[in-house]
Amino acid sequence: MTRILVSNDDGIDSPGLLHLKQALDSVGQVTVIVPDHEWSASGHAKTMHKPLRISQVELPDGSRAYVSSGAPSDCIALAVLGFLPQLPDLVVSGINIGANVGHDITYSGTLAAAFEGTVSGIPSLAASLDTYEDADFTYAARFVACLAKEVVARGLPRNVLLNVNVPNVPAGEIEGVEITRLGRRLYRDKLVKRQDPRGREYYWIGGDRPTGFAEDEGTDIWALARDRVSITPIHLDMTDEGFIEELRSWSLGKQVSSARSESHR
Ligand SMILES: [Mn+2]
Repeated sequence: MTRILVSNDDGIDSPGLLHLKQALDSVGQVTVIVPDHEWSASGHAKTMHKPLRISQVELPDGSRAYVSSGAPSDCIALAVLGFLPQLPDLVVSGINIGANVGHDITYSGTLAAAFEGTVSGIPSLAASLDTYEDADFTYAARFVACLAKEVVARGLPRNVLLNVNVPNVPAGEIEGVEITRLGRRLYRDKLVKRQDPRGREYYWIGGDRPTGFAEDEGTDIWALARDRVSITPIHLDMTDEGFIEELRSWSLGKQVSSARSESHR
């Protein structure tokens, strides 16, 4: 029996969680461990300075789930480090409300849960729906379940996870599936400065939702703009190979040794 661990960053009450769990029931034995509240844009966290609590709850369909006080990545770590009697064969995170494309992947708690699975050597998927309103998870859940089956059968390369983004349109209007690279996000954050009731200033990062360069062919943003499912393979090794030689030419070692000889003078 395939063991599937499901988490998310939208928390236990997210409708995307229930849709995903129910679709994955046809693929294997699903265990749900999710944060007790929303952790969107929390990145890849590791809670080390306070205790983590886990409690058992019921999903709206009556099935058992666990909520933890930790981040999405903590949920996976808890499971892998021994909360579960056996390691999962697959980690699936989502289905997030809102796309995770381009630079979003470093902010995303949805991705962080999948990263944590990958770091632990378990094939992992992150799944997101490209909308913040009128979310219809029907097709997305079905698609992710099919992809999960493929991943269980074929495996993934070490240190690689799949980032899946699904357009929020009915199944009949999906224009295909693209294997993509990360696109470029355009963030429209604005710093809002206000005063609290005691007269002290505080800041709030606000602004409009990000957009992206939809004309960059072959990217995740390009695919979603054409109502196509986007699957991007993500490697944990973020080294920029192309810059290594240039950086070596800075001869930073020489500068360190001259600074050292000066301090010995
Ligand atoms: Mn989220």
